[in-house]
Amino acid sequence: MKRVTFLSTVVITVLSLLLFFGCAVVVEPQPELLFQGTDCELHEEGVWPFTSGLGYIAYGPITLADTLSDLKVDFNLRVWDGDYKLELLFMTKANYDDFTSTFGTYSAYHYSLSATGTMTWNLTDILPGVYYFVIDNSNKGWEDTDFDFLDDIAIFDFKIYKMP
Ligand SMILES: [Ca+2]
Ligand SMILES: [Ca+2]
Repeated sequence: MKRVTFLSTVVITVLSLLLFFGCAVVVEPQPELLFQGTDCELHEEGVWPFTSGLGYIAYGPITLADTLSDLKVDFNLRVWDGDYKLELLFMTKANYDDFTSTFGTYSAYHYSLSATGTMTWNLTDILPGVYYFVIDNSNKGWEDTDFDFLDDIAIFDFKIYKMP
């Protein structure tokens, strides 16, 4: 009789432990890192001697397949001397194609930065599709440069996450 009680106790203890650890080890879904950049340097558009390029950097394509997606952009603008605004843009491929063309019109989620520091940009309920993330130091977008013949350089780090 004692032996049966002992075995029952062992079985119950083992089952309890399995249940406890089985429930305790719940893996929380983590944000998915889509793109990141460190020590990125972006020159102002078209400042003499015209070595500065287009004035924007694009990251993509970013394909979102869910019905609705949430993204998070952690951005650290470390150096910024411009007295105008650097822009973050997020747009569909069709809008990006128009953005990069000479006379295209486009729409985009956009965020303007006027000072150094860290910020978080949350993009919520994004429809499925193919997208591009753009950092803009040009006369495109919603903010113009300052046309003062000085190259206002942006130096920054960033990470783009797809949220669970
Ligand atoms: Ca701009
Ligand atoms: Ca300038």
